[in-house]
Amino acid sequence: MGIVNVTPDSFYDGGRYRAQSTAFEHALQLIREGADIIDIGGESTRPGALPVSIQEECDRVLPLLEKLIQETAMPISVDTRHAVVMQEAIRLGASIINDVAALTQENALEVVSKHPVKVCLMHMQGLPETMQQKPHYENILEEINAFFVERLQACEQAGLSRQRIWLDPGFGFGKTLEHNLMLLGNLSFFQTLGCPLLVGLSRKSMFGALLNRAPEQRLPASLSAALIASLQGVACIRTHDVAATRDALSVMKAVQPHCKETLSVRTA
Ligand code: 7PJ
Repeated sequence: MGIVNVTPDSFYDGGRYRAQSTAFEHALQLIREGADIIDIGGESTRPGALPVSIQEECDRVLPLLEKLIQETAMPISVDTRHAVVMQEAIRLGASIINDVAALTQENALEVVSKHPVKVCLMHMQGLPETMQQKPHYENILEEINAFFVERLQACEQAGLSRQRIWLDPGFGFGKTLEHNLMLLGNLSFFQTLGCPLLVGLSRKSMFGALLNRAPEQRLPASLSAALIASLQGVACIRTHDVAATRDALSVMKAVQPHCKETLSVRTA
């Protein structure tokens, strides 16, 4: 899943693809690099980011979405927490809603359940404004698992079947470095829920904290993490760097059939 942020303030590509034409060209580039899905975001959810108005978010996301639907055959995902944006995105042809708030915001569940789209439910502790102030868990794996179970129940009650749901533990969303490492090392823990897993690790600040590197220098770390996730059976990698991630995963996949044990995919 290739990321296209149409925001002035995302931590890595903020401002770069703000003009619609530049964002469109970038999406085409990611498609050429081998993306299976393009994920468009119009609201930065980086720690401390301030919310934008719904209108502003629509103005950023929808024209690009419309153009991509018209001119490519790529499945398009929209990264949003807001029901109005979801509704409009679905109307224009988005096939995936990627919600960092896991359909907890007003009307979000109702909108998504009514249409035959897929949805990614991500775990976040707190809200973007404050989530990195003091993340705390007694048992992070159990707590995130319980959150997934609760959200899956809410979805199923609203008529949104499990077959349409992907789950994401939400790296960096209300998590310390240690929490993120614990998650990365134990992703197969979440495989028992029967939904495909998606992870977003691309150039995240956990690698800054671990290696003291700026976002521009975090590609090798991100690729290592993508491989670690993939080896645990994660179905979808959300990334800024599609070509490099494809290469890394292709090496893994080429080796796997020849491999007696260490590189076999482990699921819980
Ligand atoms: C994620 C996301 C993630 C999902 C962002 C960033 C911050 N959606 N949207 N998972 N992160 N599903 O790209 O670093 O980890 S925005």
